[in-house]
Amino acid sequence: MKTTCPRDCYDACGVLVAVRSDGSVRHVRGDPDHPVARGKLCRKCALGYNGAWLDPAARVTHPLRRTGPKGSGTFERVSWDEALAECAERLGAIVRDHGGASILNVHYTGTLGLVSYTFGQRLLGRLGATEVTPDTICNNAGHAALGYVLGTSDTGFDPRTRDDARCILVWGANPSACGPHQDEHWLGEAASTVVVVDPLRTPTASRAQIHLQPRPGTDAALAFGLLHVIARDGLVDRAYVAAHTVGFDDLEPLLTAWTPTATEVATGVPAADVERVARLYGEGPSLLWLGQGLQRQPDGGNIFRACAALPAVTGNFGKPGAGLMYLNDGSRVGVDYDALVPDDLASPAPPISHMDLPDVLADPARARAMVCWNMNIAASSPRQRDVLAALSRDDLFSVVLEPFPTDTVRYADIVLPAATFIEHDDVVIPYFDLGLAAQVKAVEPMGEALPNSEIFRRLATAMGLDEPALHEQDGSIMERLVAGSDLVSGLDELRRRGSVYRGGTPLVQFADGMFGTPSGRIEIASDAAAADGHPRLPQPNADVAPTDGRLRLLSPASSWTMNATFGNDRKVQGRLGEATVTLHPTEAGRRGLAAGARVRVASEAGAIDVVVAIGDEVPEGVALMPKGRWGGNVNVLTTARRSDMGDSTAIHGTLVRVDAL
Ligand SMILES: Nc1nc2c(c(=O)[nH]1)N[C@H]1C(S)=C(S)[C@@H](COP(=O)(O)OP(=O)(O)OC[C@H]3O[C@@H](n4cnc5c(=O)[nH]c(N)nc54)[C@H](O)[C@@H]3O)O[C@H]1N2
Ligand SMILES: Nc1nc2c(c(=O)[nH]1)N[C@H]1C(S)=C(S)[C@@H](COP(=O)(O)OP(=O)(O)OC[C@H]3O[C@@H](n4cnc5c(=O)[nH]c(N)nc54)[C@H](O)[C@@H]3O)O[C@H]1N2
Ligand code: SF4
Ligand SMILES: [Mo]
Repeated sequence: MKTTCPRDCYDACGVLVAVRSDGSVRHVRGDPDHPVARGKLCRKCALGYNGAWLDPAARVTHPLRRTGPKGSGTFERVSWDEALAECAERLGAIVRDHGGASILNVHYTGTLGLVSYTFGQRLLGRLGATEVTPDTICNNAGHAALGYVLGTSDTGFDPRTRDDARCILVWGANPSACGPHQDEHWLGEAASTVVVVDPLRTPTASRAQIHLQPRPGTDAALAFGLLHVIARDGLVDRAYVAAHTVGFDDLEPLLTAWTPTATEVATGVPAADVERVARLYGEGPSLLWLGQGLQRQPDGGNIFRACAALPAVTGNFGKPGAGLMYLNDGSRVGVDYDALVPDDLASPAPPISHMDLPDVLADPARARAMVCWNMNIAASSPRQRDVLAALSRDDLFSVVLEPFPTDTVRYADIVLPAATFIEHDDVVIPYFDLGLAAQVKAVEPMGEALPNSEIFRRLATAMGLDEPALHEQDGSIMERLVAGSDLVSGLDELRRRGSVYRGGTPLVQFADGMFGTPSGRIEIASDAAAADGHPRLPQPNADVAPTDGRLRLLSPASSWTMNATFGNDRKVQGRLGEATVTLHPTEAGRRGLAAGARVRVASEAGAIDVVVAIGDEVPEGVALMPKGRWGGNVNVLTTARRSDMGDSTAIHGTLVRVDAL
C-alpha cells in the first residue's frame, strides 16, 4: 500500500506499507517510485515505523483513566464511552462555570496530515478554549519578519529552479537531519555553489563548498557585511531596487561601517569569506534558504529581516534561479485551507504564546483544563521543570490524545488513543516542494485507537453538540480541500496517484513584482514593523559572546528523532546512546574534561547531568545538546525567553555553564 509520511519534515516521502494476509504490517519502506524518497525512508523513520509504531506494547491502544499520582503513568483501561463521558462532563462543567477560555488548547505538528492536524480546532474553538499559538514554539519570528518584508512567509522559491541558480545559500537550516532527502538529492546533486551559514559544522555544512561559521546570534551583522561588499562592488541591482523595494536609501548609509574586517570582529567569520560569499551571492542568480533554527534566537526576527534584504538588494527575485525559501504552503498547489476550520468556529478567547505556557498552565484561575493533541509538551517545551510542575496540578483536568505513552501522557487524567498515519486517510502538503499527497489507510488502527478527527467528533456527541461542522466526515473535508487544485481532478485521482507534484516550467517567485505589503513592494524599511514597536530598518545586531565562561546552548534537531517522536523506540535509543553535551576540544580542555566525563550543565532554568562528547563540529563558545529525548532533557535548561518578534521562542539563545561533577 502506498501512502505518505506526514511528519513535520521538508521531505514528505512516499511510503510503502507491506501488509500481511492477517491485516498486520510486515514492514514500512520508502517508495522506490517516489521522486523524493527514491526508495528510502530517513534513518529515524526506518527504525521507528518498523519498531515502536508497530509494537502494541509501545503504543497507547485503549482509552485510559489515571489511577495513580500525576506523572506516575499509572492508569486503568476504560471504555471509549466512559472516557468520553468523563471528558464531556468535566469540560462541560468548566465551560458552564468558568468559561471555555480556561480550557487550554495545546497542539502542534505531531502529524501534518491536514485533517488530523486541524480537526480539533473545530470543537475546541466552539468551546471557546484558549489556543496556545502553535508556531510560537517553532517558527513564528520568521513568519512575522518575512510578513513585514515580503508580505508572505509561505511563498518560497520553486525548488525545481535549482539548476538555474549559480549559488545556493543555506542559512541556519540543517537539511542533513531535517530534510535528509532534500539534503542528499536537491542540495547534494546541485551544480551550483553551495554555501552554508551555521555555527555548527553539520553534515550539510561539511559537504558545502563554503561554510561560514558565525557565532550564534550574529547573523544580522553578517548580512550587513555581505550587503556592504555587494554595495561597494556595484552588485546592487539598482533597477530592481527602484522598481520593487522601499527603504534601501535609508539602509545603504548603515552599510558603510560593516566592512569585512568589522564583520569578522562581530561574527567570527573571516573577512575573506565575507568578500567571497558576497560576490558569489550578489552575482547570482542565487537561492536563499532561511532555516527555522536561524530564527530561534533572541534577535531572530531582525536576523530574518536583514537576511531577506539580500535578495531584494541584488534583484534575486522575479527570475529563474532566484528567490528565498522559508516554507511553501498548499496555496501554491490550490489547496483550499478554508475547508479545514470554518471561521465561525474560531475561538473568541485571545490566544497565548507557548512561552507563557508554563505560567498559564500553573495558574488555576487561567487553566482549569488542558486538551493536548499532536504535541508532547513535557519533552519539547522550554522550562521543562515548570511545565511538569504545572502538569502535576491535581486541579488541572488534562486530556491527551496520543499514539504513544509520552511524558505528557504520564500526567494526563484521561488518555485517548490516537491512530497513526498508517491507520487512517488524510492529505499531506509538502512544505518544500510544490505538491500534494495522499495519506492512505493501510491497516486497521491498533487496539481501539481512532484518528484525531473521530475522537473529536465523538467528544462533541458526548457533549451534546450537534452542529454539522463538528461532525463533518474526513472524506468530505479532504474532497473540499483538493477540489480547487489544478494538479488533480479530485480526491480519487490524488489517492490513485499518491503524490502529485507541479509539472511544467518552474514557477518564478514573485514573477509579477507584487508583494502583499502595505506598499506593494519589498519593505526593507517597514512602517508596519515600526508601528509594532520594532525598528523601521533591520539592525546590524550581533550578540556578544559571554566572557564569564558560559556557553551558548544550541539544541537543534537530531537525525535520530523527529522532535520527541521516536524517543521511545528502542533502536533509536540505542543509536542516541547516553545523553551528551558536545564541546569543542578547546572548551573541554579549558575545563579539564575528557570525552566521557560526567558533567553538570546548568542554566538559569535548571541543571542536568550528562556525559561530555568532544568534537570540532561544534565551535568554541557553544554547547550542543540536540532536542528530542524523552525524560529529563535539554529543555530542563531552556528558558521561555522570547525572540524579538511573533512572541516566538528564542530557545537557541540559552546560556549554560558546564562543570565537571
Ligand atoms: N530545546 C529545544 N526544544 C524544542 C526545539 C528546539 O529546537 N530545541 N524545537 C521546537 C520545535 S521547532 C517544535 S515544532 C516542537 C515540537 O515538539 P513536539 O510536540 O514534541 O513534536 P513531535 O514530536 O513532532 O510531535 C508531538 C507528538 O505528536 C504525536 N502524534 C503523532 N501523530 C499523531 C496523531 O495522529 N495524533 C495525535 N494525537 N498525536 C500524534 C507524537 O507521538 C508526538 O508525541 O519542539 C520544540 N522544542
Ligand atoms: N530529524 C529531524 N528532522 C526534523 C525535526 C527534528 O526534530 N528532527 N524537526 C522538524 C521541525 S519541527 C522543524 S521546525 C524543522 C527545523 O528545521 P531546521 O531549521 O533545519 O532545524 P534546526 O535543527 O532547528 O536548526 C537548523 C540549524 O540552525 C542552526 N542555528 C542555530 N542558531 C543559529 C544562529 O544563530 N545562526 C545560524 N546561522 N544558524 C543557527 C543550528 O546550528 C542548526 O544546525 O525540522 C523538521 N525536521
Ligand atoms: S520524516 Fe521526513 S525524511 Fe523521514 S520518512 Fe518522513 S518525510 Fe521522509
Ligand atoms: Mo518545528
